[in-house]
Amino acid sequence: MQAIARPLSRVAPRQVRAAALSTWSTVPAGPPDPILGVTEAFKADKDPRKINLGVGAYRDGNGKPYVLSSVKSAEDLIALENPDKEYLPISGLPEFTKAAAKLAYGADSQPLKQSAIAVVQSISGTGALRIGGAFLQRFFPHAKAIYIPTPSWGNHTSIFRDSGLEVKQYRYFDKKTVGLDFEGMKADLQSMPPNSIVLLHACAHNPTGVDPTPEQWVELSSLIAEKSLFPFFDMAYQGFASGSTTRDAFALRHFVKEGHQVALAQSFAKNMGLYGERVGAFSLVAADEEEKKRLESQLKIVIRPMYSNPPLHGARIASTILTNFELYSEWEAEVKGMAERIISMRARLYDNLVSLNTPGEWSHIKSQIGMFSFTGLTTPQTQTLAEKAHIYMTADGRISMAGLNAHNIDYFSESVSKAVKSEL
Ligand code: PGU
Repeated sequence: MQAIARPLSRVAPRQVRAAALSTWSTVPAGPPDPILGVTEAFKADKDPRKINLGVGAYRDGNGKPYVLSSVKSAEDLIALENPDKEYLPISGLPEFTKAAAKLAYGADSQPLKQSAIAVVQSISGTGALRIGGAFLQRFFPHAKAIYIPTPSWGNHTSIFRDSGLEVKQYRYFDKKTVGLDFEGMKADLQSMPPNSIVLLHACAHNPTGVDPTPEQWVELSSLIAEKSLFPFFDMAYQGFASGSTTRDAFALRHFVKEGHQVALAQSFAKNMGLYGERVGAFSLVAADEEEKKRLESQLKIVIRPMYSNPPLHGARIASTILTNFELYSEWEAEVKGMAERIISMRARLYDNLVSLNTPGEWSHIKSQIGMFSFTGLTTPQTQTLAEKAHIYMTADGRISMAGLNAHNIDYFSESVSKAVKSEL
């Protein structure tokens, strides 16, 4: 044998660092995520009665994750075509981005007809918001502040702060009426410096489930124009609020009709149940086709160093559904079915809480819209519910209505009622 490995002793000894001297010894442990951390706590709980109402992910009537049958059919069609796994363009699958813009803005949208909407595929809604934040930070010529509602989805602040924007807040939810603080919201919009960016939840506001009425949206559109503010819509729940993708797009479409050059973040996580596939889109309304091309070229420059190009499979599923007449109809019915199951759970929860003589007024459970109910439960009550009843929700008392079903709603109602009466 000629080639003998060098004995280990000849290798220069590596310096072993003591733990205290680690390069990372000063990195503090971060807190668990307020929403996704709830799932971790739920998974660690071994009690068979446990319920996870933390994350906004749809569950069927048996509490199981739900793969839409339109999605399964689309996957079958894709498999038949046996497509390749090449990289997508930086801006994503063209059939998908085109169909996503049509779904949001509507087939008869003027800027869409004029080829004046710049649109890129994104890593779901979060990625769309992040691309938007980075683009606005770089190119929005005036303010560097974005205003988000109080409260808002917990990740908004981090996304926009990490995009280099200053994050401020406007009044939105009125704890006293458990409804929209419309006067407070308008007063805050009035006093924003011109050219501030205003983040608006297009429908099914997270976490409150409280949306402006169509009339209020009309007023907001005029005020935002008057004050020269820039509207950025986050549409993560199109179809989930009312069961109709058209009705849920009212605010966005009205603003565009009124001439606002909106930014839009879209997610297909909820309305197609494509959570882990990470399918979304970011778009900007441009003045014309030439401007659209300039915007798209810069969006590509934002995306390229972030993640190069987006994932393929989910975009193929969404575009197959959106461009196939039969699958589209099937999907629309499924979205409606999901929204209706949630609405039926609202009615049942309300009836249960009332018949259990639960102190307080609970009608907001029925009037709130979309995936969540902002119950009004206090943080200590949510902690007691987790510790004593194995029921998990976010600390602000938000529950994902989709986690409730015929099998667990009575146990949930009784536990909530006891928690409110301090009997748990
Ligand atoms: N915008 C809003 C208003 C949302 O509620 C969510 C998801 C997103 C954007 C982003 O969703 P994507 O999955 O990136 O498309 N919010 C859910 C999901 C869990 C989470 O926090 O990411 C929630 O439970 O609030």
